[in-house]
Amino acid sequence: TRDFSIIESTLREGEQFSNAFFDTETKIAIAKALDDFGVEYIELTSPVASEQSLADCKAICQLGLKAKILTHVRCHMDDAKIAVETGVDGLDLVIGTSSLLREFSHGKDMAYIEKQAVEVINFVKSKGLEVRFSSEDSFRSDLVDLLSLYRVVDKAGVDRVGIADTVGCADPRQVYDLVRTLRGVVSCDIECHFHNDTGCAIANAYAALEAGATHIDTSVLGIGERNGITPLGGLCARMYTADREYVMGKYKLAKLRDIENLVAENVQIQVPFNNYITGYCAFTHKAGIHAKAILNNPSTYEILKPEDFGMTRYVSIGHRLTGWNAVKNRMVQLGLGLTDAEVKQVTAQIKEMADIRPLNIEEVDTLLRKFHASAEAERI
Ligand code: HCA
Ligand code: CU
Repeated sequence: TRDFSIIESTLREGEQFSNAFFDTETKIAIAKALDDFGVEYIELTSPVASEQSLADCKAICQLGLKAKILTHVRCHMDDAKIAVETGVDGLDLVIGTSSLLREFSHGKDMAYIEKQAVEVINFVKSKGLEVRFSSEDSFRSDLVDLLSLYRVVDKAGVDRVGIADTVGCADPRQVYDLVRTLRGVVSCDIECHFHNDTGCAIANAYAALEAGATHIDTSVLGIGERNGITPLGGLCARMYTADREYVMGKYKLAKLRDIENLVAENVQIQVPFNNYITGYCAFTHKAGIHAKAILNNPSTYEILKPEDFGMTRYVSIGHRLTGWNAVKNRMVQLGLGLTDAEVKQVTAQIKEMADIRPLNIEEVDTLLRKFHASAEAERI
């Protein structure tokens, strides 16, 4: 796969999540954790949003992090003038280009948008900062309008153009087509931002990278407006599967769980049970056939190696789908010696009991110990 960079937007898009309220201390803790993880960019809420947002933006710029700090502002001189004085490394400019947003949000036509974009881009560049220009709601914007606008801003010297699926309507094929087309029109980098309303945010990010995009927006656990955007962990899982060495070389994957816990706690949510990598059952194997193969060679049923993410595998055996190989493995773990015939016998017992209700690990262990003791007794 190609190189890519992460623009981590927990402290911007993530602040738009319904439960989010980050005080200064929390923002700093999140920024430091993301920086340590290795994201290339951290995007912050517009300093124009509130007095505290401005102060926090300045405070984070003072931390001396390795990641570049960006702030996200409307493509407007009033906002840009404030943003360039905060100490950020760059500005992410955004303006709505779909007819819906032009009509019902800011009320400007395309010619006006172009002129304003070039003015703001020139201003930001004159301050020596990085600048990205993005069109909100790109997938419901007129393609011809969009491409001519991007061509203009590319000529004006923008570092990146951004595509945003603001409403989460795009599918991977549409994304591939649009990014591919755009790749032929601009020479600058291409950033993509995908909302997850229809569950395509990770697949869309991947399709964008395949088509030539260079930067992907994420947030921790995917938090953001409505049901959020491409999650950091899910993107890592996807990209690790495509190129393990590259992703492991860039990011400290074993830190994901702590970062997710930090954010989850602050916005008062649980990490979902089926979360990528860190969900509580992400490395649990259950069916007897799976368990046997996993114990012989984990890559039979695991595409992600749990140890690469600081996680551990769990083979569950207290249920009626269990098999004797998995039970034998547990006996070995407990240091209890039994013949295969005996293990098969105790497995039959587990299955019979678990037909009434599943057993937890303590119950299974007790059963195995009792069985072992009576088998020993019989031998004497
Ligand atoms: C929003 C803005 C944005 C911006 C994305 C970008 C979107 O609607 O809150 O800057 O590329 O989804 O369009 O998050
Ligand atoms: Cu968004």
